[in-house]
Amino acid sequence: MKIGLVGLPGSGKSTVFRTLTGKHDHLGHAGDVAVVHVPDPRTERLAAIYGSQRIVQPEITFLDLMAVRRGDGAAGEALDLVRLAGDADAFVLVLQCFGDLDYAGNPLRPGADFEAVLLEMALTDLTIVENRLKRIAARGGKREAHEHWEEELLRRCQAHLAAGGSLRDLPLSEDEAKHLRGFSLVTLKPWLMACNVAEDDLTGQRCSEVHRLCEQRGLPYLDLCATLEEEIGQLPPEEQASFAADFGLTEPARERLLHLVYRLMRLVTFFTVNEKEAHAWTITAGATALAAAGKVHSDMQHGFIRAEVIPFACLDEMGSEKVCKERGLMRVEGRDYVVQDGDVLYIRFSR
Ligand SMILES: Nc1nc2c(ncn2[C@@H]2O[C@H](COP(=O)(O)OP(=O)(O)OP(=O)(O)O)[C@@H](O)[C@H]2O)c(=O)[nH]1
Ligand SMILES: [Mg+2]
Repeated sequence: MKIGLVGLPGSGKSTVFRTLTGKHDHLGHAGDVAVVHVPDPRTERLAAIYGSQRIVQPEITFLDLMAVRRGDGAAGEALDLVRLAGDADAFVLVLQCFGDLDYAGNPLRPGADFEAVLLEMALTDLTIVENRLKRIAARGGKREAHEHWEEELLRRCQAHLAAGGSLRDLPLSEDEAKHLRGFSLVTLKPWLMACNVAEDDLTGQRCSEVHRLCEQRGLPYLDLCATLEEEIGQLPPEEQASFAADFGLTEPARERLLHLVYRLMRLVTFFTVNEKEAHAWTITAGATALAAAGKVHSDMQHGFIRAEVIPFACLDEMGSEKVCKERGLMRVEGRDYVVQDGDVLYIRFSR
């Protein structure tokens, strides 16, 4: 699971990155990467049941990305973003909601900034879609049937993006969604809005307009004060909770943010386990058994036959795979099965 942090210049991306990753010496260079482990107690329980020698906890890779600028147009910078973050699974959009002035020295207007960044993202995708349309058009009469199908699909995307929409909101068939995923379109991926609020406005009164816009667009959001959270993260662990409580914060920033990332981005953890290794993996909700297989190994995806599934809760209760099988708690599922949080998967595949 790879999550990119984007936002306007100076919105606090690098500060959020440091909070999430605990890399307090991080200066914030575009494209910086850090892997964060999010221990899941279920992995240890599975290792105990199967006698696994090794435990691999879920990982999230965070990318501190470059800034997107307002109104730079679709061509240059935003496409660099796609090059940098093309393989990101999801994005956190950091929005400056602290201070009086924005990066360019203008009065701060978080609502307008929010719209500007979303428009910039839509324009980025529009460029990708239009480049592809040009390539298809260049084939003229030599076009094949699937290219007509693709052209029709891309035209629909083009109209939607040109109106400032996100492809996430465009109704798509499964085949269409699958085809579009090959293009690394940023508005097709899940987004989380992080309103970076001031120390004296932790509940984000000053960015209520952004909250409203997020609700309108169906985007999940959270308020955080990046500098304060970073400060808390640098305290000795035993002091963090009481310091945070003084500000009415119940959970350390890193955990709070990670929990929200999981919940709001609808991340799902599944497991693979044998005597060698108990391994937790993270995917986005709705991912199929075939996609899950691809996370584990591309061979498993290419040669996929079926998935044998036991929910974690069953293994936990029965204490062994054998008993689960005897009681009929193991299911056999095909490639289109939607993986559920806590599924323990055994992928059968041919080489
Ligand atoms: N008051 C206040 N200042 C903040 C907050 N978050 C970040 N800042 C300040 O804003 C400035 C920019 O923060 P960065 O984290 O470097 O922002 P960035 O988005 O990485 O900036 P670029 O990479 O230059 O685009 C720094 O001086 C931070 O200390 C916040 O929550 N409150
Ligand atoms: Mg930075």
